[in-house]
Amino acid sequence: MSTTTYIGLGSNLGDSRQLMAEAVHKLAQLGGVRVSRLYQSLPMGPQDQPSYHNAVAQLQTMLEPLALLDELQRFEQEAGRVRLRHWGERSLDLDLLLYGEKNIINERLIVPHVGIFHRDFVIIPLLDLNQNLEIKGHKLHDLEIVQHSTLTVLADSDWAEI
Ligand code: A4P
Ligand code: MG
Repeated sequence: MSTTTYIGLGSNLGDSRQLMAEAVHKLAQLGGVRVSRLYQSLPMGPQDQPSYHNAVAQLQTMLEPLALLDELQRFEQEAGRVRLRHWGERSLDLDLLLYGEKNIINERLIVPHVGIFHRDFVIIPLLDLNQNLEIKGHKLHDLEIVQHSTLTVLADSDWAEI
């Protein structure tokens, strides 16, 4: 049985759109994929870094959570990800936002991803994919952050050409 998962994509170094599209193509080898629109967002964390490209992919996969995380981290490495500073610039960040309805807490993985409710660059693209999505009993659509979003749409959901 496959599970519906959601993966956050972020980038603010290099050719962000290209790196994110490549990551979506790699995800498509792990199962069925749909993507949100592509957004530009102001940096959360250190302000002396470029603005981000953000999007979310919905992946239908048979992989177990840690096996999926292994794949995401491999894709980050392949995109030349170097760890510079906490919340700092990166060529590609892939976060496992949701794995079905599962709650996971172990040393490598916390799902739902920490901070999900406070990040418009995660909530808004999640809503592109599923208007009725609920996390821990909260309807994303009703969150205040949706009203106060400062995201800019860069491209419609055909940006990754899958
Ligand atoms: N880890 C635990 N849970 C998860 C999960 N659900 N998905 C562990 C992915 N990884 C998870 O992550 C550090 C460790 O978290 C991993 O080894 C994994 O085992 P990381 O991506 O290597 O480190 P990081 O990204 O520097 O830290 P952190 O706290 O994960 O940062 P975030 O939350 O990824 O935020 N501003 C805008 N506008 N847009 C962005 O996308 N992103 C960040 C990074 C900062 N500011 C941003 C954005
Ligand atoms: Mg991360």
